[in-house]
Amino acid sequence: MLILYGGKRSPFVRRVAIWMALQGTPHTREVADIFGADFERFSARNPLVRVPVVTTPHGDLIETAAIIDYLETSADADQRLLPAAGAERIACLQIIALANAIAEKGVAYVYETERRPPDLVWGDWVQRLATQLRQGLAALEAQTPEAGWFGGANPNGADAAVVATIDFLGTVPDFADPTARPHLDALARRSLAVQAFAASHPSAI
Ligand SMILES: N[C@@H](CCC(=O)N[C@@H](CS)C(=O)NCC(=O)O)C(=O)O
Repeated sequence: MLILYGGKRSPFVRRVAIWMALQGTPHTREVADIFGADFERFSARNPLVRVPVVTTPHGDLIETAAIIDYLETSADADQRLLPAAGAERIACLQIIALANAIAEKGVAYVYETERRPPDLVWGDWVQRLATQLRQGLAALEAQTPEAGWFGGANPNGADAAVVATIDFLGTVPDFADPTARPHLDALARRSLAVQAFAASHPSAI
């Protein structure tokens, strides 16, 4: 059985968790304290000491995109969450890319505002991150369906990536207010009715 390593707040770990659940891929979940006690031990799984890591029969896999590629290419065709080819695949991967880029900037914002000692915070950089986040969220909001899913009648990989990113930002006080992104907020709320999303919500595990 696959093992997914990573904590409940990470948008990258959550995307993998949602992906596995939507596909019906059996796995167990292990939390790793990569900022504390597990730092040295975890470097055997990922020399960069980052999550997610997924332990598979092919070894420990690192980096969300490579893990998702493994999940997609291991799954039966009817379990895959990415369109097979063409314009639909390009569009889906671009939504995932935008959601991923927002998640990266959101994580950087958290490191700057929550982990860095206050007297070492560089205000201009924090402002740059905030601007990038607002612009990225506005672009994603403009492409988000008012009803249903990015995947149409059923959620696909874009829904997994977007919901993971939006729910993560819900844990970041400066970006937790959903009123500026009504379609994204509605998508995230709709997702809670689906067990594959609800089971890994940051407040649920
Ligand atoms: N590009 C990586 C990013 C993973 C990442 O930044 N994970 C964070 C948790 S949200 C982490 O492990 N941070 C620890 C560190 O960077 O030292 C991926 O997509 O897997």
